Formats: sequence, C-alpha cells, structure tokens
Amino acid sequence: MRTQVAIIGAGPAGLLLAHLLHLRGIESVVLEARSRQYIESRVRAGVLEHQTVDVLNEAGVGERMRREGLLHHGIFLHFAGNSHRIDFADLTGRAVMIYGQQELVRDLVTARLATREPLLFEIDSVSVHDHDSDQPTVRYRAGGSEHLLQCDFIAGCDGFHGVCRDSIPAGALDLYERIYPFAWLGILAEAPPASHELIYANHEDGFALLSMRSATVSRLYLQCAPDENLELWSDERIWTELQKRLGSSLATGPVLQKSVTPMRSFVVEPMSSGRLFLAGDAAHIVPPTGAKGMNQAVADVQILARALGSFYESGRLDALHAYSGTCLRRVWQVQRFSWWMTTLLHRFGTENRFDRRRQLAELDYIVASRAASQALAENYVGLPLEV
Ligand code: FAS
Ligand code: PHB
Repeated sequence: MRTQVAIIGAGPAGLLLAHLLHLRGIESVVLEARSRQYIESRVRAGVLEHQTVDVLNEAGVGERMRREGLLHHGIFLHFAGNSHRIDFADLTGRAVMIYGQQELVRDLVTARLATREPLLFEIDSVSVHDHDSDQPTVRYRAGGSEHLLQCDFIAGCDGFHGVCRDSIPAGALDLYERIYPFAWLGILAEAPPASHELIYANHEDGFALLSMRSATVSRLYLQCAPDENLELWSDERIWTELQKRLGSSLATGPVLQKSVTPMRSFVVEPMSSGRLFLAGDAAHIVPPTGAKGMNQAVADVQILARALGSFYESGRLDALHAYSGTCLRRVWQVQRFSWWMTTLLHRFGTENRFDRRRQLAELDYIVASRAASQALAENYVGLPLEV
C-alpha cells in the first residue's frame, strides 16, 4: 500500500492530523493498535483550550462539542477553607470548553470514516523504517499477515508508550524528565457536579479536583501515592476524602470508573528525525494539573498539518524543518505552567512548615493580585499556537 502520510496512533493527535490533512487534499493512512470501542471509551482529558475549540469548529468537527460541551468562564481555587474564583472572561476575554476526550475521539472517528480514507484498528507489530530517506516505510501486522506501507512522511502520534519515539536512535534525542512523588486517583461518577465550574483544591492532606462531563456525570481526582492500592479505596472512603479536601458537600452517586494516573513531566528534543515527526504524548507528557496534554497535542498537529501542506503545495521543506523548534517553544511554556500548577496545589511530603506557609502565601497572592491571577488565566485558557 502507498500513501502520502502514514499516521501511527488514533488518539486526538493522530485523528485530528488525518482530518486536517484530508481538508488539504493530502492522503493518509491511520494505524491504531486498539479497537474502536476501546479508544472511544478511554476516559482522559476533559478541558479544551479556546484555540482547540476554534480548530475543531473550523475543521467542521465541532457540532456535537457545541451542543453537548460546557463552556466555562472561570475556575475556583480552594485552600485554607475558602474558595476563590479566577474569572477568565474578565481577565482574558476567553473561556474553556468541558468536553470529554473520548467524545472528541468519537467525533473524529466518525469524521474519518465519512471520508472513506483508511483507519485500521487492532493492528500490531508496527515498525517504522528508512525515515532518514525520502521514502520511509511502515511495517505492521493485520488480520494475521504482514503488510508494508510506503509513504513520504510518518507522523508518530502513538502516545508515550508507542514505538515511534523509540525508533529514533537514542543518541539523536535529548530527554528531559521529572517524576512526581504522587499520583491522581480519578473517578467518574453518576452524580450531579457540586459546582458549575472546576474546583482545584490545595488541602493539608493533598490535592483534589472537582471536574465534570455533564450535568449528571462528575469527574473527580484525589492526590494519592504513586503505588496506591485501589482496593483500599471504597466508594464511601473516596467521597469522604473528596468532601473534606474540596470543603463542599458533594452529591454522591455510583462510581462508574476509577483509576490511578502517575504524574510526570517529559519532553524529547528534537520532535522530528528525518521524515518522522512526533506529535502529542509521543513527544511530551505533562502532569494533568494544568489540563494541557491533549491541547498541546492539538497544537502540534496544527503546526504539522500546515508544514506538510506547505510541502505538498510548494515542495518546500523549510516549514517541516522548523516544525520541532516551533512546537518546542510552546511545549516548554506548557511544561512550565503544568509544573507550576502541580507544585502550587500538591503536597510533596518533603516540605517543612516554612514551605507549607510559603505555598499558601503564593495562593493568597494569586487570588489577591490581578496580575498574578491574569497570568494563571492566560495560560489556562490557552497560549497562542506560536509563542
Ligand atoms: P494518546 O495516548 O491519546 O493516543 C495514542 C494512540 O496511539 C492510542 O490510541 C494508542 O492505542 C495508539 N498506539 C500506541 N502504540 C501504538 C502502536 N505501536 N501502533 C499503533 N497504535 C499505537 N490533557 C488535557 O489537555 N486536558 C485534560 O484535562 C487532561 N486530563 C487527563 C487526565 C488523565 C487521567 C490523563 C491520563 C491524561 C489527561 N490529559 C489531559 C492528557 C491526555 O489527554 C493526553 O495528552 C492525550 O491523550 C494525548 O493525545 P495523543 O498524543 O493523541 O496520545
Ligand atoms: C478532567 O476533567 O478530566 C480534568 C480537568 C482538569 C484537569 C485535569 C483533568 O486539570
């Protein structure tokens, strides 16, 4: 089989890239290891930056998001027993959209199937070859037999645990990483959200987050140990701990899903090698405290689609050569903000009494200073595509 762009991975990055290329008349093949049912039910992100909302609307895949998503004009910071609202509309004139990642993936799969361009599920043994030549290839197994895909370019959108990043010789990459000494215990619950906007809480006993998916489904997170044993967390214990840390009486309900998410910051440089381009979690991971992971994946593929468009229109490679540098400027801003939100709102267990009071003083400063809350707001609603 032959195509112009081979896309490995059908997460938000791979599927949106496929659609943006389709709109530019550029062919692609999307190869996904898991089933359609699995990727459309994987609970992850929930917050879309304003510019993610714009690109989905411009690409014609935003109709259900506009109908079912929740537009939020602020968040609450809760600490020392009080809640303080950060007013995005007043501070930035912008808003964010609450819309589940699996809903977005479902919309993008529907859009892809409507184009009748290839989206192959449940393929395995993907390997990428000759990406330092102008005729890279991808080998994979599907339906029990070997297949070869010839292409001009490969987009590695296969997430943190994919194969594309590892197919670049280690010597050619710089890795930057920070692992955090805690994780998030996340639940999805059939319970009406206790607040109309997200609540980020810094509590003596650790971080907590109240988020949502709809007027009847809440998404909540608790700071826990990286190796937390979920069996020790009954639904009742989870709700009790959430009530305490969020300081609000929560309407409880059946817990539909619970999981533990490790916390790390990770960046690989450069984000390309020859004709292999990494995008999204394949190149960078942020702790979810700043709600940035999926949004940066969307920003990467917008820049990659433009660069590939410039190549197929003019044969020029300069935008593709600039891809990694352009993305990494925004990636490091997003890394800084996500690290800052994480250190601001979590207990590290190594801090002494001075550190604790300094953390609370920083929160006091943010909610008292227009300049400080504006800095938080402009990063949260989303920085420009190119910074
Ligand atoms: P993904 O990991 O989503 O997709 C990669 C795809 O590649 C997967 O479908 C995988 O099956 C496939 N794949 C892997 N290896 C393969 C192989 N060898 N062959 C073929 N296919 C392969 N981000 C936000 O912006 N806002 C949030 O609120 C937020 N909350 C989060 C909460 C949690 C609990 C977690 C875990 C993450 C959260 N994130 C959030 C970050 C998250 O959304 C990621 O950034 C996002 O999924 C990245 O998208 P992709 O880069 O497309 O990678
Ligand atoms: C979510 O709704 O899942 C969510 C919201 C905000 C975050 C992380 C996750 O910072």
